Amino acid sequence: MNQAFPDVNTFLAMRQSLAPDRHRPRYHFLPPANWMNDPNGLIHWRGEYHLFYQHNPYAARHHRIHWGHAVSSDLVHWRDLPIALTPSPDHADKDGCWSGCAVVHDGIPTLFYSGVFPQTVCMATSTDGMVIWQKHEHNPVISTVPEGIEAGDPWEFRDPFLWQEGDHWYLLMGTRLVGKGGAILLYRSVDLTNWDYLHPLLCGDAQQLEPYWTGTIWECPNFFRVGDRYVLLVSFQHHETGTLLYTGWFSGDFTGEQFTPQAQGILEYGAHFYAPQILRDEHGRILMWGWLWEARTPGAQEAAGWAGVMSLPRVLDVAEGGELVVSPAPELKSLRQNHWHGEDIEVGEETAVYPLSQIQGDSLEIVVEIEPGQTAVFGLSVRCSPDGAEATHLICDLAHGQFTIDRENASLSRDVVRYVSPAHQVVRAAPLSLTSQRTIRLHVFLDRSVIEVFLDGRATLSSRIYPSRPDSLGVQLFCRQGDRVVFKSVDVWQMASIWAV
Ligand code: DQQ
Repeated sequence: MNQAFPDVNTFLAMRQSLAPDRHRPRYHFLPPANWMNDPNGLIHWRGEYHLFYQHNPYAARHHRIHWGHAVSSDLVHWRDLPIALTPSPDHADKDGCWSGCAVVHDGIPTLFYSGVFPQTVCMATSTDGMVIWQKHEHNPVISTVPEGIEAGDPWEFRDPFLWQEGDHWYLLMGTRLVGKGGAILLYRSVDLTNWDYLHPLLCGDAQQLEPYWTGTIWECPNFFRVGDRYVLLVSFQHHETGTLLYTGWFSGDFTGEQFTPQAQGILEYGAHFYAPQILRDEHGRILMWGWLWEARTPGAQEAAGWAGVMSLPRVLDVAEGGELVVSPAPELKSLRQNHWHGEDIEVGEETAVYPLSQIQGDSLEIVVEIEPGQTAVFGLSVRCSPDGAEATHLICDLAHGQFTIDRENASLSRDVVRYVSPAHQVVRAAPLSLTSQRTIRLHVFLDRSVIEVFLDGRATLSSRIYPSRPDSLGVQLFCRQGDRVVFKSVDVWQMASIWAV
């Protein structure tokens, strides 16, 4: 079938035609149309943030993946650039240009990505300021798994991540060790084209369920230094079912090319966030984006004409004990409009539900500080319809020490996938015990079908909801068990759109 190749001149028209869709986010990045998954090639270069992404420009399903490309100077508003990588017939990437990263070597911007099939490492460079990319004439630069690594048949070997240290470049690959678990492999080079395999940086154990299961393939590694600690991010997949699980972090020491983790945890508890990638910006901050996948049937995604949203940019830091600290990028504050503030709102006893009647909206930022007292279950509901038929509840449950997003009644639509895999059930609830102080702080970003929650800076949860009713716009505070709870402060802003359509 001959299809017109999308170019920058058609991107605006594509965005315009999808803009009336009530589920389409307004201040999260997503492509002009069709499919997106992992963020790729994140880099801050010459004052601009470049965001590449796994993209099928022809349909809202994962197929023959290209690299889409957008650029931003303020981290908030994005401009579409031409598609950066397209699979080429007779090339190592003929079946798709899967995930990878961007670096600048001797002044030359260079993309590393996964050619499929078989899975290999390919390279592309740009000499025009990161718009047009030339594939390396000797692709693939790594054509097979290292000797002695049994990565399956066909092998699972993808998602190159690079960083520079002294005179050396290092490269990480995600893989699978048959019968053992996922693993991240470490390579070294001086020139980016000749790579020596060193050893596994870290291996998982698929038999081990504590503190959480790490699946049977490890994907999308990221490795970075904060102070004197190194942090590894890994996304875990269950190979046998193809289930994408969640992303874990490990922090510790990297000496003599050996990584020794000293702390570990789950990066995101929401069950809709995967394959994040980081960049270190020109101010020295570590910023991260992840892919927020859909929770609608494949048919509903294709009918909508778009699928996949990028998370908001998040700032990563490491606390004294080695734990990862995550917060929303402060630049997002520039989108705030129409502020509403309330304080010392008591909920409970006679009023178990307290509607914030002044507030209606599906594009909101909400910050609440709660003093729980003896109360066991309390929280915030968003996207509530006036008759209560639809609502999404953000629940703090002190008795169980958990925070969850309950989207059971978020939508009356049959197109919504409510099923959550058993593996996800385990991590869907963020531990409230992570918070040491008595006041609980929930920082919520609601953007139509997207919810992102930052819990006291220590845990994040993202979810997808698709309320069917146009009047599901209400916000309520609630207290379900115990006597009463005091919402010390409630701040709500309407959020502006980042698109000019
Ligand atoms: N998505 C990419 C792979 C990666 C996976 C393919 C993670 O490179 O391992 O689109 O979502």
